[in-house]
Amino acid sequence: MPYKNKIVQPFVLVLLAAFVAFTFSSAAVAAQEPDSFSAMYADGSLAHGPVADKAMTSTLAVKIDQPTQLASVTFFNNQATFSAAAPGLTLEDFENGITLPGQVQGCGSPFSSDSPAPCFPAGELSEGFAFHADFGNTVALGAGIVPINGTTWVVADLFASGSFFTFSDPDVFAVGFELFSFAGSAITISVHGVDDVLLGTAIVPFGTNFFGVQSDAVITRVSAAAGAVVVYDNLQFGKGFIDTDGDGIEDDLDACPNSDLSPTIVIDGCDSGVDNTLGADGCTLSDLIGECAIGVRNHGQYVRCVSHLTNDLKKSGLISGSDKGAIMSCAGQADIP
Ligand SMILES: [Ca+2]
Ligand SMILES: [Ca+2]
Ligand SMILES: [Ca+2]
Repeated sequence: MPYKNKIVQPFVLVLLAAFVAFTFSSAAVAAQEPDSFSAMYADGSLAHGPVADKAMTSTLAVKIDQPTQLASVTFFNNQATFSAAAPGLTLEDFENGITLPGQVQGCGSPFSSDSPAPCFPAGELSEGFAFHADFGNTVALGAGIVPINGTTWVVADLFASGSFFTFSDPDVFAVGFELFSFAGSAITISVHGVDDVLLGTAIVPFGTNFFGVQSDAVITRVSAAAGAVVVYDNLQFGKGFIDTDGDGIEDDLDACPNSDLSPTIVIDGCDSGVDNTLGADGCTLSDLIGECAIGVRNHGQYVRCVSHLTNDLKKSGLISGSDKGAIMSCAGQADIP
C-alpha cells in the first residue's frame, strides 16, 4: 500500500522531529533538520531554510505556463497592479486568532469560517474560503516567524506537504496573497476552476512575495505544489470587477448591465414558464423582450416586436415553438405600452 505509506511516514517524521526538539539542545536540533513547523525551536527560528532578509523585488517576472488553457488567466506579482485590475476583494489577514507572536499553532486541515477551531474564534474568518494541507495539519505562524510584514501567517505544517485554498462561492474570479518560501526554491502554483479543470500554472521565482491571478472563468482552487514550503498571508478573493446586476459579467463587458435575472420570462406579471436564459453578451431573454416595450406607440406594435424577436430566438434554437407560444400569450395579455 504505497499510498498509505506516503501518508503515514510524515506523521512519524513529525513525531520524531518533535521528540528530538523536546529532548535535545538547540544545537542538536539544528543537526536533525525538523520536518515541520511544529518542530521549530521555541523562539520560532527554523533549523533550516533561508530566513535572512532577501531582496524582495516586485519586478520579478512570473513565468506563465498554461498547457491546457481553457480560460484567459492573468498572473500578477505586484499587489498594487493586482488591486487595480481586481478591485473590491474580500481580505483575510489571519489576525485575531489565538496564535501569539513567535508561536506555532496547529489549525487542523482544512480550516474555514465553518470550522475555524482551534486557531480562530467563531466569526473571525472571512466566509467563502478554506485552507488545506495536502496531508497533515495546517498551522498558524505567530508574528515574527516569517521575516516580512510582522503578523500571523498560515502554512501546511509538514515541509513535505503542498497546500491549497478552495473557494465555495461561484463568483470568485480573482485570488491574491502574500507568500514566502522557506525552501529557497521556485514555487509552482496552479489555478483550477469548476470540476477542478486546470486553468493555468505559474512558476513563481523564489523571492517573489506576492501572487495574484485573475481569470475569466470561476476559480475554485489555488494550490502550491509540495517542496517550496509556502506560507501565506493577506488572502484576497472575489469577483474583482464591478457587476451591477450580479450576472457574473462585468459592467464594461455587459451589453445589459441591469439585467432582469428572474428564472423564467415574466411579462407584466404573466409567468410564461420559459427559462430566462442569459446570453454571453450579458443580456437575458427577458432583457431582449423588455426592449420591445421601449418607444412603441401602441400594443399592436409591441406584440409584433415580440413576435419577430421570438421567431429569431426559435430559429437560433434558444426557445422551442411552445416556448414562443407561451411568451406570445403573455405579451398579448400585457398592458404594454
Ligand atoms: Ca497576517
Ligand atoms: Ca453584469
Ligand atoms: Ca447583464
